[in-house]
Amino acid sequence: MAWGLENKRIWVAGHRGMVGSALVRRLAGEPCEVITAGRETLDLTRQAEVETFIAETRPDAIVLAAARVGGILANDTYPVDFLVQNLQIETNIFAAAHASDVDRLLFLGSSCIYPRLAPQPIAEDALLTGPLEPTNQWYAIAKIAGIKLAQAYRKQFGRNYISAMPTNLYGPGDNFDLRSSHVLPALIRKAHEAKQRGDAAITIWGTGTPRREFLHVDDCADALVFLLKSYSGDEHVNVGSGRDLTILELAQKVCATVGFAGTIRTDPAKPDGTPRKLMSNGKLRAMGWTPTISLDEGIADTYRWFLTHKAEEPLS
Ligand code: GFB
Repeated sequence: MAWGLENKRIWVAGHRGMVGSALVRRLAGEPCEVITAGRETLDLTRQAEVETFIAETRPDAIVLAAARVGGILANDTYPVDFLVQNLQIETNIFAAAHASDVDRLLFLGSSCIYPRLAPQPIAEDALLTGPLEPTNQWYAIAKIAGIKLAQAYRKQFGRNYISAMPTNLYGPGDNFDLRSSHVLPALIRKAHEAKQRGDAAITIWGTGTPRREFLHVDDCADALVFLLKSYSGDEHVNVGSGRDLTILELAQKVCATVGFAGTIRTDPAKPDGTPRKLMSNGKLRAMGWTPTISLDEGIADTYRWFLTHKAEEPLS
């Protein structure tokens, strides 16, 4: 299927987030118009506001990159927020898109939709084959509901709605708050501040043994535009790098990039989460898309962004 972007108006919902802002950067190179709405003018958890916004702006397509997101501790601490806000955002946008006759929508999920102990690398058809990881089951259920919403609108109304499941993302625009961030930005901040203070060690959460896959957000945005242009199907599509490493190995890479030569300690009192979460990227590769940014390049790029934008913020 080819869905050209020429003269199309695309609403990027969540354009101030890390993924949304990468999408806006990527779409700037396409012959389309990008529509955005800030939080001060549009609250995505309010159904009436979303209905009015879509009815008035009438986009040709919506990329649903808006979500309440966070790292393992934030997910585990705020289950209601992660479940309710994400369900509200999704149901409001899907329903209003259909009501205003918007026929193209790309929904973004997450690799945590898969069972905690899914066979690795995790193929798309592993969805709903086993129990979820408890630390982020609330977010996972909301994201699974998003996949099902896209499928339901396809089935009942013939809508051209699709879903993509990105792996753990990182890059410019990431959240570096140590209480709510994902691991990669947290490690950059910890290593940077330890180096500045002259500390002998940094402490990482958990045992350091879980394995995670990482994808630079600019690669992710490129894959999403690729899917928007070329994919129509019931099944969601994994978006990953196809490689994983242990959290301890990741910490070593980050320390090397930052120039922190001290010790890396573990804190097994903090949760590890799922032991391994490597997705199969075979489906997307078979369609013709591959990532281009290596993890080493991506960490260096993200550290440069951190130094320019975040390094002067107070410690958290
Ligand atoms: O990135 P992260 O918070 O989320 O943690 P998940 C990944 C791993 O890094 C876990 C360890 O094993 C953490 O214990 N880790 C080590 C740290 N040090 C740190 C640290 O300083 N901060 C953080 N945050 N982690 C999330 C889900 O799972 O992945 C979300 O909770 C979403 O719902 C996201 O799916 C992509 O990979 O475990």
